[in-house]
Amino acid sequence: MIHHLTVASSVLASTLRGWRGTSSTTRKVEQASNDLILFDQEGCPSCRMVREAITALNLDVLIMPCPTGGKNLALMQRESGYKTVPVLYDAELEHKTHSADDIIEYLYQKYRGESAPQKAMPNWQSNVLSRAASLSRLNAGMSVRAARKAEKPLTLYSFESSPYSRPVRELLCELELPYQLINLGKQQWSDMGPAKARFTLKPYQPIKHSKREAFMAMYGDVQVPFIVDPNTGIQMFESKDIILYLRNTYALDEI
Ligand SMILES: N[C@@H](CCC(=O)N[C@@H](CS)C(=O)NCC(=O)O)C(=O)O
Repeated sequence: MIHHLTVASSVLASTLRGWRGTSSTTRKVEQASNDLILFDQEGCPSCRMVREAITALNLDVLIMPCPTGGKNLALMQRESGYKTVPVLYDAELEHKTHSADDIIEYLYQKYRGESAPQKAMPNWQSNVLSRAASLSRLNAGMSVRAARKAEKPLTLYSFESSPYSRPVRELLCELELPYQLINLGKQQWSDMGPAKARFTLKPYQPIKHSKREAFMAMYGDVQVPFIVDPNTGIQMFESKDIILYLRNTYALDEI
């Protein structure tokens, strides 16, 4: 029951954002592996707009969660000189960028060779609606919780607007667990809808040579969230199970 309410409020959050962060480009993206590190807070309105652009551009990033009161935020502030998230570090070019506007423009210039479209750029309306989206989730994914450290980053397959993936990302942020975020945004009509009830009658086939196709070849279907934890060897579908797993494995404030 509680999980249903969580997902319902996550649907509301995505609706307030007009379902931005659902589709990924089908254009070929040349991305060096492990080039992008995003210092991020899941519930932060500006970070959300950066993650929406990351889904649209079909990029993957290492997320360094920076919840308020946590060690990562203090480290980021010390190392970068910036006080607030989002901060993007491009390890390939050893370049750091701060603030949603500059990061989004940087990503479009680097991976598209063009300026970011107006609709991807923050403005007062998108700031208000992104703030409302955070409120609809009662500001989850903003404050640190006591947690065990993970030796290696986890991997999460997701896309920004996915109502089932958001609560997982919020928990990863609160527990300050770094993770490689692999975006599996929608690229065609038959990607739409939940995995078990797609908007197509034909057998599901992802776009050829896409990350979705690679995922399907490995795991038999495409459904997010999907988590891989190299620290324990688990691989898991189902948001409810993933949340339970993360709490049991890493949270120190669970009864
Ligand atoms: N019961 C699953 C539902 C997951 C689900 O349906 N996720 C959607 C995205 S929110 C999905 O994977 N849709 C199919 C797709 O994107 O190809 C859970 O709680 O994790």
